[in-house]
Amino acid sequence: MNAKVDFRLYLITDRKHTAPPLCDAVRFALKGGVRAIQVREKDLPVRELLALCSDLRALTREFGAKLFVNDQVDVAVAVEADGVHLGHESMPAAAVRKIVGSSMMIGVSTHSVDEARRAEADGADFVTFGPVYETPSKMKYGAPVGLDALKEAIRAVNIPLFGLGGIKGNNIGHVLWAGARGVSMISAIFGAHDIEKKTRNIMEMIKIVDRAICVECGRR
Ligand code: TZP
Repeated sequence: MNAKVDFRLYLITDRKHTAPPLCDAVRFALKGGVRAIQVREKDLPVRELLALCSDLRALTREFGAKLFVNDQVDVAVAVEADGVHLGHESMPAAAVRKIVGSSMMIGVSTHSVDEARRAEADGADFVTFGPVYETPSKMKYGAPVGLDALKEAIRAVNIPLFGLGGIKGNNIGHVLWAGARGVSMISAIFGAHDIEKKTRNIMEMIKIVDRAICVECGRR
């Protein structure tokens, strides 16, 4: 087990999805208990991204939370992020590992069992997998892969896997019962009217599902 991946909820930013300014929205989520944030603001010019990540670095430190920067390894290094998160258009994880060494975590977005296996072989610390369910912007992320593919990917890799895409309160249980280390979300939290309350609610739900899984495993 990778001890560095000590979070269960991996919250991804999308400043176009939040009613309050992004830093305020992230503060609400941190207050609600999330302990890992990925900054995914792909269309921001690099200086603006650097400034945003630097603010979010200070904020996440205040709460003892981890910060990941999507794609931009240089920005991640510059703000002393805990990790970098790579997509299919990013540098491959093996190349990024040569830059960041073992000091930084590497997360990789995957959409198929083969991609998850490749990310692990390339030295990723964890993967996100999805979209598991329909997402609000299906055009951007592709068709849902479904729970069976999620289960297959979980069996195929030995690194933590986070279900992503269309995850909400009503399906967290299915994703965790399938064996995912945790869940990753954008809209369920950032689209909520009360971000802090929603985050607290989701964290509580993860605990409840964990307890149920524990009880069930004890019976077997
Ligand atoms: N990759 C696959 S689905 C997705 C990403 C970045 C977005 C998930 O967003 P939401 O709002 O949690 O469904």
